[in-house]
Amino acid sequence: MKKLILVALLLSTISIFAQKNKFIWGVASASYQVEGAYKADGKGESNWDVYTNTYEITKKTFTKTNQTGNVSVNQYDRKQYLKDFALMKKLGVTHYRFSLSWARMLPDGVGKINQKGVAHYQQFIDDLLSFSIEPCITLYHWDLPQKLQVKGGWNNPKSVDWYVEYSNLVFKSFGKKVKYYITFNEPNIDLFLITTAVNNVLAGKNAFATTTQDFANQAPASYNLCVANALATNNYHLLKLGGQIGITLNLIPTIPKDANNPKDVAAAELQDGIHNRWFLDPALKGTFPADVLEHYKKSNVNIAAFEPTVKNLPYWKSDFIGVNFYSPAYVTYDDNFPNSINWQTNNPDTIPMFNGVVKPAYLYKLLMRLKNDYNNPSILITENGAGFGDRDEKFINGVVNDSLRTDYVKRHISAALQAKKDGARLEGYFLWSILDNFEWIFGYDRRFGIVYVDFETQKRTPKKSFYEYQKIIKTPISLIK
Ligand code: GCO
Repeated sequence: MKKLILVALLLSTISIFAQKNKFIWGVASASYQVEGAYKADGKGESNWDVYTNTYEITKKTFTKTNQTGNVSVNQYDRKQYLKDFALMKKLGVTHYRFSLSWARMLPDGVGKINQKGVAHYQQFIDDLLSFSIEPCITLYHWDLPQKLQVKGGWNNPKSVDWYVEYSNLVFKSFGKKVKYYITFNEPNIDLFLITTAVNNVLAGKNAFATTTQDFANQAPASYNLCVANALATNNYHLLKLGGQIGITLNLIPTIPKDANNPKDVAAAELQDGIHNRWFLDPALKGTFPADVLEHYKKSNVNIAAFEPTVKNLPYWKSDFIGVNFYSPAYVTYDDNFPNSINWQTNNPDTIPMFNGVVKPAYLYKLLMRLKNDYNNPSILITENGAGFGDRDEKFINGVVNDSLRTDYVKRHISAALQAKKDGARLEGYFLWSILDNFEWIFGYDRRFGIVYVDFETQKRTPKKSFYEYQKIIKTPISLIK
């Protein structure tokens, strides 16, 4: 009997990988963070080109030096990206998730098409496929054409039409060659954290001095983006290209720091609504969460337009939900923070990771929550990875022994596969990131790559985590208990 049970257990474990080549093993990146070539071949300016060059946001506030994505890790250059694809091949990944620069293809955001920009990505995709690596395209990873930014960006209700025009061009240009499309990357972080920080700097204020009102002012922008997501998703489905489309959210499970303090418990619940459910619910249920609507009403946001429209979008549903997971957050009630919620400065870890506490068990819980609360959607982990700063990035005898990142990756993949075994419909995992790159408001000071980049010479050196991930892709079963 014991033997039989053992055999059954082994078979069920093996069966989660049995459909050969079905599980996606990937790496992820984003255009502004890796491409460089910020003026090449007729590209228009993006908001990030302007933040980093004209307003010198990074120089003034966020980093020690004046850092931009003008060159970055040079992935626009064909000679360079072919070498990067060869590294990916060596790693053994089946998919590469990258984003498109909207301003390369539509320099003004709408209207005239820049054929050279479109041709670049067509070549890039063909080259990637020639390595037998499948593309997974993010349409929008935060770099908005500046011509649209000056018209109010996502706060302008016309942004819905702009995005629909752009997404139609993407579907028409890359169609069937690409099987996975992601409409938006992390709108929650983009709109509520980064944009408010940048607006503060432009207004001469401290970047992080965000108030509840600043925060609430972004709610209409997030509404526009939700509608744009629904329309693009529907348009893609109508084209019947045989692939899948979804949205990627940064999901941060919230933990009340003091579980016996009702104020912390309520703050954790509200933060879950504001950060997680505000985008999850529309994408998977077609409604905005009532508690957050109520909260915004109190913050004088005009939400009259929100609810009825959302309910009238029956074609809202994404084919999969993209999950970017780095960490959960300990939450405290604190009037000095927007929405009276402090979720960012409560990391008790003795070796702090850039993006929060290291708690792989919460990735497991999150995947099971999606299964149970959202009718078991198809899930792609579209980002997971870590940076711990200089201590983990040192060259010793020509090798970067990033043991903290290596350990992080191993434990998180193990937690994810456990959830898959327990019934979550997890279809793939993308590690962030293949290369060290431009980490937004932190510039090049924060490395996330499993390949070290010397930013002066563009030399690439795989780190210890690269070889660990390579091993996991070959024998993932070894990680399942
Ligand atoms: C994000 C983005 C990535 C980041 C990564 C590391 O989550 O902020 O999707 O662009 O670089 O998450 O912080």
